[in-house]
Amino acid sequence: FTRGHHSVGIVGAPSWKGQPRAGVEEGPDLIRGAGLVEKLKGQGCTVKDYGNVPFDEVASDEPVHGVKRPRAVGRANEQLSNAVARVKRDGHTSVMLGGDHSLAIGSIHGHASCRGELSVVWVDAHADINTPLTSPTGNIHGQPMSYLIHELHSKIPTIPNFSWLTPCVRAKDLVYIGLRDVDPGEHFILKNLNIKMFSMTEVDRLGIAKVMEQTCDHLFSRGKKPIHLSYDIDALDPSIAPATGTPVTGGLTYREGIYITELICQTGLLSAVDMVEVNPKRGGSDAEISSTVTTAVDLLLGCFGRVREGSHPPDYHVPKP
Ligand code: Z70
Ligand code: MN
Ligand code: MN
Repeated sequence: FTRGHHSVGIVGAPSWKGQPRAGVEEGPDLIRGAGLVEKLKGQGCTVKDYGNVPFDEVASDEPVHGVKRPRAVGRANEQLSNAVARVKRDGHTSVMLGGDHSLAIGSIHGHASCRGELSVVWVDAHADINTPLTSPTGNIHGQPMSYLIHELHSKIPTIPNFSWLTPCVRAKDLVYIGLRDVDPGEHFILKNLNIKMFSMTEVDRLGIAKVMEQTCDHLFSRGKKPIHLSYDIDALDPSIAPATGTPVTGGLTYREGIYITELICQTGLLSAVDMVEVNPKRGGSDAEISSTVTTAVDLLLGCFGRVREGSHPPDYHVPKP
């Protein structure tokens, strides 16, 4: 009501193959099951649920250049790119529910294919910018940004089922928030390409309000582009979001996490969101799973106009006795 009307298109991406732990493919239905659609409608949004992308099976998928399950992940992201492009063509803000974070490849590519140059805000404990050749694990969820950045194109070897993909994000249009587990190759790339990052040290030093102010200053300094918010639930502290593949201690508080979404919403430029890495099989109890899923839903509500001060419809009046 108070923050204007949002038209939201939801795409489920139930795939785990960018990392080794089963369960993250249950994320989309779990987040829906926590009432995402109803709650978005309840705050005045129009919502269309496009369902889950029916990912193709890939028969044999041996590692290439150390990259694990490249054919399945490549094909899944091609399908997801097409699904997100359809949501954008239909005029909605896209919400991609993962699945693991390798799915940001298709989500961002599909978004860019319709809207052109984007700003990307990557909220994560990890930078996910290893190239296949710097990756210590071979897991593609630690690599998506390297495939998407123009400036890294010459460093990416040929990987099967990724030939459809062309880079679509400039290094200067990317901002990281929440980093606290960055590999050496990733740190070299971040420094070398002068990528804007607010690690947890900067969140501590500046506070989240200044971090968001400086994030907006950085992204808007060369004109306003549609924003793609890629939110890894492991950005939050494991005390609030424990049900995820690689929890890292010392993360964002619930309030810092929500504040990020409120500020991104206020820019009026939010055009697509990813909510990834919710894994119920990594929760130690029902309470841990539900805390993680509820937080994911609350972050998405913050993206679409929920404000903590409360709100009321424009025609509201106090009943007379
Ligand atoms: C490591 C890698 C990662 C999420 C782990 C970890 C990456 N940098 N991302 N969990 N969500 O494998 O490249
Ligand atoms: Mn991630
Ligand atoms: Mn992460």
